[in-house]
Amino acid sequence: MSGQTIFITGASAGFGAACARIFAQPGNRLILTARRIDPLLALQKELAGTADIHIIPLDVRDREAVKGAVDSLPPAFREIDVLINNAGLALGLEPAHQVNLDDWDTMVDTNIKGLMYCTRLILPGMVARNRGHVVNISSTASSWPYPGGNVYGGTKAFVTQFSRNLRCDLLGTKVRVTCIQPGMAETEFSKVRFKGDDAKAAQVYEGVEALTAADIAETVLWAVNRPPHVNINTLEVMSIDQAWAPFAIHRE
Ligand code: NDP
Ligand code: 8X3
Repeated sequence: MSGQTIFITGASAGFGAACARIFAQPGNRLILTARRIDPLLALQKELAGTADIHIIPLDVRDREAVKGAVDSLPPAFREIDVLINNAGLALGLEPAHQVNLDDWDTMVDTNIKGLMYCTRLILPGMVARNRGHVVNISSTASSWPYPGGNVYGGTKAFVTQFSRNLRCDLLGTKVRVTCIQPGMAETEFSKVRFKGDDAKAAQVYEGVEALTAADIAETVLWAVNRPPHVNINTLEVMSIDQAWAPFAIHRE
């Protein structure tokens, strides 16, 4: 694929940065967004000469900032073909009755509301041009509960169902919607979840060949590269080292 304009949220690390690298092909135009500008600048430098790159420091929780970013895109970047709604995070792993309520707010504001803002503001152009693809990064946590997953899993269940509902609204257009549900992948995700505790984050991946960010970027690229009449609805992707567990039973 080339000649496409791709808008990526959360491009400063993990899946988003890997998507930037894999979509950085001659003729493509990449809009890379995240809160941290330094990693975006480094990525822009790394990818210079491969694709046209526009970076925007953006907090997806800020509705006006998302609107401003979309409204002020340079002319060459305005016709977005692919929106990769990737920005997101988990905070904490405490049980619901002990959790920090601010962490729940942050996850809802980022994973749900940020994704809503980007979608609502970018979708009208896609519908008007009758072409486009929204790729939403959900999680296995959207379908499979685990202790401490509480609101994080809830936000990802929103992403999965919102993706399906978008398909219903877009039926009759050529705009596609794909929901990717990755399992455990080694990125900055656990470092963020455990608030900078590197040792705790490393334990998550100990002795496991986890998914990599590149694995997920390849999956996104594959879904986007299907022929225009093929819509990949939902894809759940896990490491070979991950599977389900039996029901937990509490016994007296
Ligand atoms: P990383 O922590 O490596 O990357 C997360 C990205 O999201 C960063 O670029 C971060 O950028 C960005 N981000 C976070 N908050 C905001 C915000 N308010 N505004 C804009 N950007 C934001 O994690 P992953 O790459 O692993 O996570 C990417 C997505 O994949 C998330 O939605 C996550 O929930 C999901 N996921 C991750 C899995 C995993 O095991 N790693 C598995 C399943 C799903 P910055 O801090 O610069 O703003
Ligand atoms: C990230 C995967 O299992 O930590 O969405 O929720 S998990």
